[in-house]
Amino acid sequence: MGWPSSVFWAFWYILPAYFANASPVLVGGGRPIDGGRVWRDGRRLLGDGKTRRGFIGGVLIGTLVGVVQYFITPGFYGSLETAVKLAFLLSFGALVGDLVGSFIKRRANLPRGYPAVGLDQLGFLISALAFAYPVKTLSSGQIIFLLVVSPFIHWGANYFAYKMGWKSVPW
Ligand code: CTP
Ligand code: MG
Ligand code: K
Repeated sequence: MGWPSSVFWAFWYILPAYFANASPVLVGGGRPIDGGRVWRDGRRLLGDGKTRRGFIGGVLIGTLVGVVQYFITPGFYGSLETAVKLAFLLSFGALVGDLVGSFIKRRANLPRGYPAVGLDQLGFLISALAFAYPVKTLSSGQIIFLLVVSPFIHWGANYFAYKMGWKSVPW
């Protein structure tokens, strides 16, 4: 595989995780997952930024992206079942990683929405890759490539969402 093709398939592979991570900004809201509960340090378990609607909506949208991807490049997945499994695990993994990130931020006494460089941009990605690993993997070069470029895509997407008025801070 030449590098342009490796880069393309790396993005194509991870696309459900990107969608799952980004969509809660639009579809989230309502009751927080932690139900307002606090940890033993007296601070919120996860915070108001992690809602059930955002989590479930993100998993559904990310999985749906995988279905569309299957019909565009069926050969990459082999079967619709593989594509759906992969997209579900990437999306679920991304959103679990996002929750773990918020749990860590709250323990570090960072308020909801406060930026945590590294954790905010890579936590969801590493978790998505780990969850999807049993179904389909990338080469180590492709994984390193995603780890390097994803923070920039994350910042770009958040800045766009801020400019669109979808979120109150540009990170
Ligand atoms: N969101 C949601 N449910 C989720 C994840 C995100 O409803 N499971 C929505 C919330 O409105 C959140 C926004 O998407 O404010 C942006 O997500 P994120 O940046 O991950 O949350 P933060 O508000 O920054 O909270 P935290 O500090 O806990 O990361
Ligand atoms: Mg944030
Ligand atoms: K986050």
